[in-house]
Amino acid sequence: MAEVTHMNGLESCFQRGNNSLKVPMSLFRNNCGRLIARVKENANVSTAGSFIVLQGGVEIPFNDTDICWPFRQESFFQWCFGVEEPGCYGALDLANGTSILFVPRLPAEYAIWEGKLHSLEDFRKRYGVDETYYTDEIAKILKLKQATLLLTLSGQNSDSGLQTKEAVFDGINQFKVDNKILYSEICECRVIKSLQEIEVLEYVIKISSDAHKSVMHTVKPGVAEFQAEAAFMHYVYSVGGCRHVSYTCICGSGHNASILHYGHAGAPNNKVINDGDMCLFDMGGNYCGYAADITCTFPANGKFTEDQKMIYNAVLAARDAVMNAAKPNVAWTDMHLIANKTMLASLKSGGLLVGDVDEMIKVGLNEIFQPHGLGHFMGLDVHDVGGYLPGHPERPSAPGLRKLRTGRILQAGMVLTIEPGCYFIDCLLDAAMKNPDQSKFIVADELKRFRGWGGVRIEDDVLITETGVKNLTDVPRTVEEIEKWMAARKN
Ligand SMILES: [Mn+2]
Repeated sequence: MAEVTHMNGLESCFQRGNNSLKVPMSLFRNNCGRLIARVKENANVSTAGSFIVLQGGVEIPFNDTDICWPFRQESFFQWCFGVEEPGCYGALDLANGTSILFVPRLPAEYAIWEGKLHSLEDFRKRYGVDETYYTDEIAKILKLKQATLLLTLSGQNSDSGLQTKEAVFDGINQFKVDNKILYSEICECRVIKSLQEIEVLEYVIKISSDAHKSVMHTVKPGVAEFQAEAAFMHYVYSVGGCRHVSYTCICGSGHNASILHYGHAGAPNNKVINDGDMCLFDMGGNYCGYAADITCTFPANGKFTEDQKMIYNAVLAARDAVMNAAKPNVAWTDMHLIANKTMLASLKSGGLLVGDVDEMIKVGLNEIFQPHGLGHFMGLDVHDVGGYLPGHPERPSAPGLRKLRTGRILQAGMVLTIEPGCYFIDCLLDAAMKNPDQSKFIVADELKRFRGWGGVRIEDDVLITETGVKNLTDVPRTVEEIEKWMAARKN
């Protein structure tokens, strides 16, 4: 459907190479349309003279140098405008839906270092907006349009605790500004994905799935974890056009698989993978801003031991239970508990635990083995916004549930991860063994064998449909599928 207009080498859709997905700019226009309709419906403001004003991301210098961090657009701005450049602003006229993009007025020298200066008309065509001006004209243009009320974005991200950067520009004090209305309305819009957004998510999740499968074929004992990271990043970029990954790659092997966010600067995927290790690889590409977030866990040598099979199948059973139960009007908190109960029951069958599973949950044993939530919203941000908005369930306080990034009731059009896990984390196990309420459920002699063993996470990206769940992830998942895929390695 995407009509591609070439304007001085600029296109009206986002694409990388000839084989990656074309993302038409109408995706962003439609997002703006949804936002305007929602604000008009819910906010008690006169539409005449009211404008939504967003500030795009800015370039961040690397310390005191003249090098910048690789630029990634701010997500709310990306959602509305799909603009690749830093330093822009955007405005939406509530009265008539007009979209206005403000771009920086660049010095002539830009042409020497960064290339041809594009005209306002180039930008207008490229991003499919109605009007374009320079950022030093924002106040003037809004005055000409008789703007009286500006709705700006101010809110706290429920995952990071950080604040959005509210739009400011020279002359903003000439207008009445409301920063209360917009945040929850735009977050709510981002929670429900449009068909066009789903198409992009399907694409980036498919490329990331293929990249995981490719990585599984490069791994064997003797390969370093960072080589798996490198193989993934190469695949998603060279095949899929994903310049960025959505978060730092987590490539834990052996004991490192129990470190939930392994791969950070202090533990940079630098261990050599050993025979007998399980690999837990959590990686996702990013395309046109949209994220994937997939975890595959598999034995480095391609063949599960009995212990590896037992733990893996406990997590897989939890994942399958959620896949079968998740659908509209179901509470995400209930899905978390289904996953925990299924996994604890499997560990009990495997001889690691004894006693009643409901009693184990009451004393918080679920959080010992899975100290994170079942999953989270996904979209432009890997932990997408909207988890805890006014009018929806607040963060629960019970063990396990309190880790959830959302407690919401599921609705069609949501995209979430389903990522149950089972880990052997020394500090948590030490605490549990000292707590008689918890230790009575643990078979200490059996547990010893799993100290330092690592962990398993199985993470799929799913769309909630009218009737259930559509799994957008496509990787080997059962023990048999994984062993078969690993056996097809060429090396
Ligand atoms: Mn995740």
